[in-house]
Amino acid sequence: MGEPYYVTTAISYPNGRPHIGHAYEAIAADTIVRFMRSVGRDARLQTGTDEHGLKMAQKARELGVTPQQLADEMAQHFKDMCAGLNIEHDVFIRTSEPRHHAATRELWRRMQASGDLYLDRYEGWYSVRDEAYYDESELIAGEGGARLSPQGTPVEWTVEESWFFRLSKYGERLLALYRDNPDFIRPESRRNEIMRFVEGGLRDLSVSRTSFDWGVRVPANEGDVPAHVMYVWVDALTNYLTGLGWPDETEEFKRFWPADLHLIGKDIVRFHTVYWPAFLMSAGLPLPKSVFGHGFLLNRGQKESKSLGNVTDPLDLAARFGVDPLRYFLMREIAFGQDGSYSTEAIALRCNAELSNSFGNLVQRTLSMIFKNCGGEIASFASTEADDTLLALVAEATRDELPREFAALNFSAGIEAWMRAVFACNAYVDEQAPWALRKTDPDRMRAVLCTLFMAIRDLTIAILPVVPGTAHKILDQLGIPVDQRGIADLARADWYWARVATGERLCAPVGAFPRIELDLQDAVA
Ligand code: ME8
Repeated sequence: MGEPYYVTTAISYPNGRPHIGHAYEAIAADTIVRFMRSVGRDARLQTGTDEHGLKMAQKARELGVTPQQLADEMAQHFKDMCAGLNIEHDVFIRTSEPRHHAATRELWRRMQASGDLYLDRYEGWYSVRDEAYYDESELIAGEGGARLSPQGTPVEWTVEESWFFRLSKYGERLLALYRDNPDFIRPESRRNEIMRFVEGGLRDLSVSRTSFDWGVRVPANEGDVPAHVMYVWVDALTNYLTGLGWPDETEEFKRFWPADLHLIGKDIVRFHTVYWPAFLMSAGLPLPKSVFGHGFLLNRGQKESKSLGNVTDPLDLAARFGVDPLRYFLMREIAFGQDGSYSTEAIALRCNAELSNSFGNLVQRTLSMIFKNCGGEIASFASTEADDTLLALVAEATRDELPREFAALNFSAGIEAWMRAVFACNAYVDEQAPWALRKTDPDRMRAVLCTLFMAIRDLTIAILPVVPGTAHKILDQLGIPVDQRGIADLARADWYWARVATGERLCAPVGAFPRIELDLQDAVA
């Protein structure tokens, strides 16, 4: 078994259906985990829903259902989204599960045992939409002088008896963590933001509420009346441990903790890089290795919102364009870490140019020539010399550049390197004109097709983490065994000889990436 690699997404608030931001994060995480498996790592992906807190309680009240009913209904939509987008997660965690309550209470007990929790009174600003406390100095002015959080959400003045966590105690240790591990917070812009925030001095954090009860109950101590429920972020962050079976010393926990990567959006970096490591330090647990705050996705440059009526269901997009084209577009178009915009035209343009016209076409014309001109028999390649120059170029892109960029989470740069190799292969086809060689020099034709066959196999395996469904279909057509479809397998030649030995023939190829046609409806969508 390869070296372990544990990646998590944020767990989503199921107070509504999943939106494109949720889909983007899940797709990026799935691409990472499939890539890691492809290079031989024992990779594990966890996602789920964050079901407690005031936001959920208020939404349920508004709809006249219980928070649990709301969570049950919406969590299913998140699971359906994952299935529909071909997300290969190992665990889907729901924070209302009893095992999660137990784990969170254990974390609490450990923080209490460290002397980091005390009772006091909270007076300050709270944003229900962000489920976050803000200092007066962080607020911004909205319309009519209304106070807003830095995210632009409404805040309310809150006065409550509350448990506090001694966050102020951890400032120096956190700064040392950031300094000693430059990759702990990525991208760099987020790291700078957080360092400035911590350098400004940390105040103790209110970590319980008494005004509602939809949450994990604080372990009861004598004299604790009324009962407190934990601040939703204490419980939410603990999900990363619960999914490994913690607090039991399970095999999963021993193998996969600390996490290699918490993949989250830029708005929740503070919770993951300040609060979470401080809670873990307090509880005496190892810290995650890195946190990456990706950018926000905009619909034609605008934030999606119900009031603008531009909310898109990611599954509708997948149905319209295909799951793999949607995944490809999101990973290719936007430099990971930055905000990005999408539109039907942009998706069609990108996917038609790169997936249909370049890669799909390369696969289609090569396989049809093998089918028509060689009777589909790849055994006939066995005696011919391949063209090393083109194969070296493809190898460089697929075994070196793309893996290096993906490992650094630079998906678009990795795909760009891959695309250059696809272009080179298409130029090679045009230059060699294998269709014309059929009569003049059949041996040369076979050598050219053999070269292209190998190049396509390498290109398909390299891009598999991004477009897994289609890549597997192409590899089926090439006859590459399922257990040899990783980037780590690219240097192996047994696939080829196994294929030759069976004497099987390739069937007539089926187009991999059909062109996307836009209609009038799309232009106004
Ligand atoms: O924040 N583009 O849940 P959430 C890209 N429950 N990403 C986006 C986005 C957009 N337009 N909008 C949201 C929460 N996201 C908490 C997390 S983790 C212990 C608890 C991202 O449903 C967002 O940044 O509001 C977050 O990473 C994820 O979607 C879930 O957001």
